[in-house]
Amino acid sequence: MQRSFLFLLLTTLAGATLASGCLLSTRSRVAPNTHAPRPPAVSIPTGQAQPQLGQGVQIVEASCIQGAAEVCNGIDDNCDGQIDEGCGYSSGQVQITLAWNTGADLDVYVADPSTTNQPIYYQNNRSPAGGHLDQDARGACNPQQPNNTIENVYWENQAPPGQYRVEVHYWADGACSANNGPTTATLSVSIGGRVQTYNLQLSPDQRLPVVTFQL
Ligand SMILES: [Ca+2]
Ligand SMILES: [Ca+2]
Ligand SMILES: [Ca+2]
Repeated sequence: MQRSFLFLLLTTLAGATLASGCLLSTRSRVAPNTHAPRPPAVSIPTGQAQPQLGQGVQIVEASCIQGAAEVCNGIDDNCDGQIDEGCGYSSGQVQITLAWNTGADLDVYVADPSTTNQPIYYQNNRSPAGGHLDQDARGACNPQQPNNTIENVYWENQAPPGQYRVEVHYWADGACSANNGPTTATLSVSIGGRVQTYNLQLSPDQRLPVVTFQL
């Protein structure tokens, strides 16, 4: 009797386990969760991709007036597609101009599709594709320089297609720059005569990705 009872008990437990296993197995084959978030619809741009802006970078709306006097300020004041023409640095098919409002020493860094190890910046002022930093500035570290708070990069000929990445660094290794505190700047980008200007703010030692765009 005891053996029969034990057999019956084991059989019952096995059945329960099997049943439980079946239930678990059934639960493991749950239907797809229809409430799970779906991946967003992908829109494929048909034209030029939208520029990607760095954190805190803002677009400046309506930064020019036709017929206005062109001032050396990093902005296309007169809407002719050239930034600061007549100021001693050059415009081109692509022009990128940085201007700031304190004695800090800001540095623009531009990677174009032809740059490999080094972007265009003050120690590497040309890219293989013809990008040229023709205005380097040091703020209060070089007060005698004309337009000492403006840096400019341009491509005289056809700029290559591909990705362009612009960053700005606040060099703060010397009191002449670092003592100027947080600094507001504008960065203007002219592509084929169409200009977009951005506002940004940097603290000493900060390096800020400003804008990435495609040609
Ligand atoms: Ca202009
Ligand atoms: Ca200007
Ligand atoms: Ca500089």
